[in-house]
Amino acid sequence: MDQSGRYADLSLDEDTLIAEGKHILVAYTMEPAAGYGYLATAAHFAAESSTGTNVEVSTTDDFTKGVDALVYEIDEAKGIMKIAYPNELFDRNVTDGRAMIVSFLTLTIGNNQGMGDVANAQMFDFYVPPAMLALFDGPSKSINDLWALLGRDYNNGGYIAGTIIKPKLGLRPEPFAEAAYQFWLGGDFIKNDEPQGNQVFCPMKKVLPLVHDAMKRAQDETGEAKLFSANITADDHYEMCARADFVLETFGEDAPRVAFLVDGYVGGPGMVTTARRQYPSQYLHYHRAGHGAVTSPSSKRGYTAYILAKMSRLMGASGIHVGTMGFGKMEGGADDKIIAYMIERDECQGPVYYQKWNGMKPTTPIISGGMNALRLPGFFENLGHGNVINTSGGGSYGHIDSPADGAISLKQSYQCYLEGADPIEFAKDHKEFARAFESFPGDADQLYPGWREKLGVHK
Ligand code: CAP
Ligand code: MG
Repeated sequence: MDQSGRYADLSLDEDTLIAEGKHILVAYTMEPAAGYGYLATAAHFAAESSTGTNVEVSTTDDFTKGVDALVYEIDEAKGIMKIAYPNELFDRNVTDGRAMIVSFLTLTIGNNQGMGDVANAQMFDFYVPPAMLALFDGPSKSINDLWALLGRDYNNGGYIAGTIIKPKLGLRPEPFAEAAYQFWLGGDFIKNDEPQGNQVFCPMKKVLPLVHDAMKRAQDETGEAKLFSANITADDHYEMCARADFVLETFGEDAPRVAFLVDGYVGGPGMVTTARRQYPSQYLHYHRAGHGAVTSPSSKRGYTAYILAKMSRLMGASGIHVGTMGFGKMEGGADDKIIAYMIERDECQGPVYYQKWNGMKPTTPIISGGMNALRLPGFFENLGHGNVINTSGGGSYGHIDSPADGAISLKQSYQCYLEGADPIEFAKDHKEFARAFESFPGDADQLYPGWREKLGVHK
């Protein structure tokens, strides 16, 4: 049944829709299944994403039609459609009348992901009007708060050198805490790896007191504040809160320097919002493990990594992993920097829409995945700044001298970028950075050909 007569209005003007502010606008790539027309499929997509189904129903009245989602633009040659969703469609909390991402997803990436007439569809941009933007929580803490905790300039505190306790799993409490101490002797920030929680061989209630002790000793030894991102991910709301409460109680006077890590993709908006609303004093660290199932460049369904990051800012993530933009081990390319710009700036041009955030706190780009001191200078150059949290697991614990030297090499890579220095020349005066070449010779060969001769390394 062709529903384009009701669920499409190609006369609608995007600039007018934005000026009126009564719709969330969404851009999708979409390919109809064989034998289906583009506009008819797009209209059915809009119907199933708002007030309709695959047939007319007798219960529809005029008010219903007034909140139809409407296809307002299609480009069949490019396989792109744009849909305007009336603000009224989106669910509001009974507790405080605010909006929720789970409703945004249920409508815009819900049943429409499995319809027989749609071969595939993927959201690649969306626009939130001011009236809806004001209804999302947004972040309560930001990188500015971390810079303050580290004793740096509140507005421009620079690169935060971090790591992930490696191996990913398998350490018992004592070696876990020792690994943390060794990194903190040189670095700023340590996170649990995404699956680390309350394993039977490393119970939270045994390991976290030891980690706190390591933090205190490292702070005393270095005279510097240290940060920890503790994983509180769980299926159950009360389990998550029990973990969070234990972390805060354990770290005591150092609790302000503990972020809460949430595996936000696998856990979903409910889990992220639990952490955001129950613990607004803590920096909320969104790890996106699993997101590749829908955001991989090979995917034609769901939504892109850019969308995930933009949604995370609305949910209230203080920081989210945004990939390594082609410089690390995960999928992605240099143009992914738009993901960082969209979540860190107060206004930004996305792939389709120009989004103003109207003062909503920024979400920190967190850079992780195969990174080390050799890969970072190129990364900073591409992004254009280093106001990020970087967590280099292998890049720290794989440094041939020590985790602390690994951490120092990361900081030196940022200094090398700030000075606009040639990394090889810079290495001649910075031992830990120079030893990163010998720690990661494959990367060195690829990134800095001839490094051995230039640095006098002969083995
Ligand atoms: C990195 C990492 C990160 C992923 C996250 C890992 O470790 O801890 O979780 O890279 O990817 O488990 O692989 P390494 P993303 O530093 O040792 O690679 O940031 O793209 O979500
Ligand atoms: Mg990890």
